[in-house]
Amino acid sequence: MKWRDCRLWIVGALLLLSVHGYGAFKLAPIDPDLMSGAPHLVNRTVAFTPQKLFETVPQGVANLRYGQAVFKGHTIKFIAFGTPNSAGPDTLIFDTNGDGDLTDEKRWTGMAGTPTGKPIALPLPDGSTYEANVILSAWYVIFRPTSLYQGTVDIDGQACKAVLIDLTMDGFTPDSRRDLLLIDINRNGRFDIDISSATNVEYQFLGGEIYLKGKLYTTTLDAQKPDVIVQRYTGEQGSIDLDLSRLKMRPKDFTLDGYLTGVSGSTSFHAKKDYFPMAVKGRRTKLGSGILTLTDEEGLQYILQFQMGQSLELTPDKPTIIALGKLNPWQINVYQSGRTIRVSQSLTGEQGIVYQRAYAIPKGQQTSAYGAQGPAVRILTQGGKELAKGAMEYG
Ligand SMILES: [Ca+2]
Ligand SMILES: [Ca+2]
Ligand SMILES: [Ca+2]
Repeated sequence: MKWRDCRLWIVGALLLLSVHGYGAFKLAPIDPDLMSGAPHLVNRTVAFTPQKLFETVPQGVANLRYGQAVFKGHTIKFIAFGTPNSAGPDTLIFDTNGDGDLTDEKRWTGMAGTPTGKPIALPLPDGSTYEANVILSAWYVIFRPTSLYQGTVDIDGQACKAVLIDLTMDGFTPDSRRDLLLIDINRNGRFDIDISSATNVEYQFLGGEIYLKGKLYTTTLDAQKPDVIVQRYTGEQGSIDLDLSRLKMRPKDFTLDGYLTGVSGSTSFHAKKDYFPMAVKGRRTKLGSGILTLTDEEGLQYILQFQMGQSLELTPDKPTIIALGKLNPWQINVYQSGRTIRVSQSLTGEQGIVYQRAYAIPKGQQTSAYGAQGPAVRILTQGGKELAKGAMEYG
């Protein structure tokens, strides 16, 4: 090896080391801009337990409740209570040192009736503190931590902001698939999780797969640091592609959103035209909640919502084609009540596809699955006489 190559190699190795070190997640105050699209995801709800968790409780209390939760790996029991005059529990006492005695603990008073929560700072056995805003009701307590594990993950050389949420309140373990991972994949400075939008792919359960530009990635947790590594999925996989030649319109552009169900549960995706053929894990898959958004030459948008009733076989060497618009001969059921005529909504097509809705988005309106304008309907006699007409309403 020439010295120049060697130098390049050393620089490369140093860069790799520094990128890896940069990735570790640190507990930091919640960035409100970053969480603005998903503020409720940090909420951790603890229901009260029917078991009596303490032998002795303060005298003269009313609306007594017992609870137990894990704070940064420490299981802590607590009580909530009010006075005989209060509407429900309004005070909390946590047995932070775990000795079963509540007289040596701080009383957190005035906790009820605050929709945004009242701050608490619990001293933990390891000397650290758990800080959260607390919302207290008669049935449960919501803990809203003020800090989260934040860091960056590297996806194909792009550093994306990410957050780990210990949803199960028991710390992070490598096999936990119930804690959340949020990644700002589109790097717009916030997590986009709105189900009705086309970008609901920025949160996943840890250890799950994520889609990026039609490729499949895995997320691996290093629980010690903690850190998350995102890598291309290299296991058994096939791909799917769309055949839109049966549709009446020739789309200039399209996106497909939905869920793919396979060997490891459901994975949501948002795929643009150039992401196809799109990788899919395993040998079989099923597409759920498909929303195909088509854009024509004039920029008008059309939505086709569908489900796949049967699963698709995947092969590693060539894409499995989903042919949309191949309808089976169909039977419609018409019901009349007063001036409203009901028509059965679902049309089935080849590959077990159930077509649920098809509609155009009026010019100037935002893409939305709600408030859709239904197609025009005319009901004719066998002789061609018009019996009724109107616009179809969904629901
Ligand atoms: Ca105690
Ligand atoms: Ca956990
Ligand atoms: Ca984002």
